[in-house]
Amino acid sequence: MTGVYDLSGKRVYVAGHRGMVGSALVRRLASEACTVLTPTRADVDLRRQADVERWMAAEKPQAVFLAAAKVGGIAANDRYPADFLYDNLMIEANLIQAAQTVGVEKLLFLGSSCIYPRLAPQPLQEDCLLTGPLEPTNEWYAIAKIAGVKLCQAYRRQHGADFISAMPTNLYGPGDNYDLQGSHVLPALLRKIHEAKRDGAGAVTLWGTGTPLREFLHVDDLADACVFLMKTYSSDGPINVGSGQELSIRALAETIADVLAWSGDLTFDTAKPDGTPRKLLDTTRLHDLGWDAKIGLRTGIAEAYGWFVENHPDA
Ligand code: GFB
Repeated sequence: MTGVYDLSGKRVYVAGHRGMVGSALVRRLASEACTVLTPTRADVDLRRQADVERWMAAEKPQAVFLAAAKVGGIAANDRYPADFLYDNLMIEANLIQAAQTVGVEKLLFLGSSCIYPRLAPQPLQEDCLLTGPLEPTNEWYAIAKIAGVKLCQAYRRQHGADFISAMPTNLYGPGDNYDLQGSHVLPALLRKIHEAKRDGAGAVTLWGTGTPLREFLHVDDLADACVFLMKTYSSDGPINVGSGQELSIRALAETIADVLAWSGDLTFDTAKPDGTPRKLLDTTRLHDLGWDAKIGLRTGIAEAYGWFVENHPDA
């Protein structure tokens, strides 16, 4: 089922506006005729129910993009399972309940492609949710995100709330985390190859075997898809947001090396985990609604690199 939701004149809350996804949403919403609400953590700590209830009752947003989350790469997921589970559960539960209470007209919850079973058939269709065991390196995060999807479905069913969920594939772009212990692979490799070039190093070490396959989507494409879905999608099931740009981790490193004009060797630390072997989203549903990604991987990498250099003068 689809409907049309008009953002014009609406008070639109972007939860998580300082993160990579939230800041892309704020950039994208600048071209909509709406008022964007972006409270800071000092105004409202999303992990605290009383804070969220108070702020939502006072500000009464009409639409909410729920992009606030504790996120990180494979090592951060492994190191902070309690934070990934607790913070994300609290943020989702507090915001979704408060949104229903204050009469939010539409809410879009952002999940993750890691909610799908580790060995589900590829490309991953929305219907494979909860059909098999999760990838152990990120099951804490995945369980929290599955709970968010289920909250949206439950509030639709019980309260008739127009709450929807979008499942993005691996994201990158301006505002990404470049801390090598906590980051995802694309910013990590940008940084490592940048530093190797700067230092004249002949080799860069990747984690794992380099064989896992990943799909990458530029965060500005994601933000555009989210605004599109907010306007046009109104259904119970989650909807995938991907680019179809899939490659191995080794091929990703080679592409980044090429974009940065660095020609050293790649070595592999196989004591580090590979994570899930493949994670490609089936985006037929979104495509059939009329949306496709626009930013090519090489263009996106070059743009992300420009942001990194500008914002990390130390590197
Ligand atoms: O992006 P990433 O950290 O997370 O790692 P996931 C993807 C792949 O890149 C893994 C390899 O096979 C890593 O071993 N890799 C190689 C590296 N070198 C590096 C490096 O220097 N840093 C990092 N980080 N990886 C995440 C989940 O899974 O995907 C999250 O943990 C979330 O919960 C996110 O779902 C989208 O793609 O494996």
